[in-house]
Amino acid sequence: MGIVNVTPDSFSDGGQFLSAADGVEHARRLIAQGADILDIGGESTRPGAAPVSEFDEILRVVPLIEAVRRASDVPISVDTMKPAVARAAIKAGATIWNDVTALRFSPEAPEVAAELGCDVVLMHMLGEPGTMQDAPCYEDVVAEVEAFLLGRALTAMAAGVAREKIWLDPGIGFGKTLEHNLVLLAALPRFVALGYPILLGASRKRFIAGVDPSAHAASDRLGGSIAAHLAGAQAGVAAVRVHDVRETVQALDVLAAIRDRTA
Ligand code: PT1
Repeated sequence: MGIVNVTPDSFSDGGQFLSAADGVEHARRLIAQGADILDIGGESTRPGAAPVSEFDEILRVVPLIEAVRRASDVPISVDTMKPAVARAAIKAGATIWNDVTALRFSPEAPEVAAELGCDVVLMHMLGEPGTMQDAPCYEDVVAEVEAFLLGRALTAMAAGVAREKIWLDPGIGFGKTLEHNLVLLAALPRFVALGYPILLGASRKRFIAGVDPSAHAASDRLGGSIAAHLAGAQAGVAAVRVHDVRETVQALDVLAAIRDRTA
């Protein structure tokens, strides 16, 4: 899954011109590099990011989804917590709702997901993007993330979302210390064993700098990102959400080639 951000800080001009054309060019590049899914988002949820209005978010993502839809038949997911944005995105051609709040943003979210009939990614986050990294605390991070995700899957199904439409995601970097992130990555086989497709997103995240303190800049974290996503692939995750599609696909292909020859 290749990441396409349409946020004002994601273009070199500083976001004065958030044209769908910039996004389409990026999307085409990721498809050419081997992305099987594009994840299009108009609101950053990384630690400390500012919220975006529903209106602005729709204005950012819908024209891009429509343009990518015209250019390619690659499956599109929309990275949003807002039901109205998901609704507009699905209408524009997306088929997956990637929700970092796991349908908790508003009371109607589970019903909207059921009504849309799309796939839904339910992600674990402790707290909210503005404050989630302040002092995250768990008794047993794996058990708590697992219980949360299973609970959200039950809520989604109770609202009418089909079991086959549900993906789960442990939410690397969302209200977790370095230790929490590493323990969750080590426990991926347990998440895979839950029987839902697992999405893993570790791309360029801060925990990598916890292991390699010289990796201050997100762009210095490619090696760590690939290591985390390969660990996910070994554990059997269904998809990895990445910026660096070409390098990740190459790493996954080499891993698969080795696996094919494993006695
Ligand atoms: C994710 C994810 C996402 N991550 C899903 N959607 C982001 N399903 C956005 C950091 O620590 O993992 N899964 N949508 C990006 N969020 C972050 C969080 C980016 C933490 C960076 C960090 O650096």
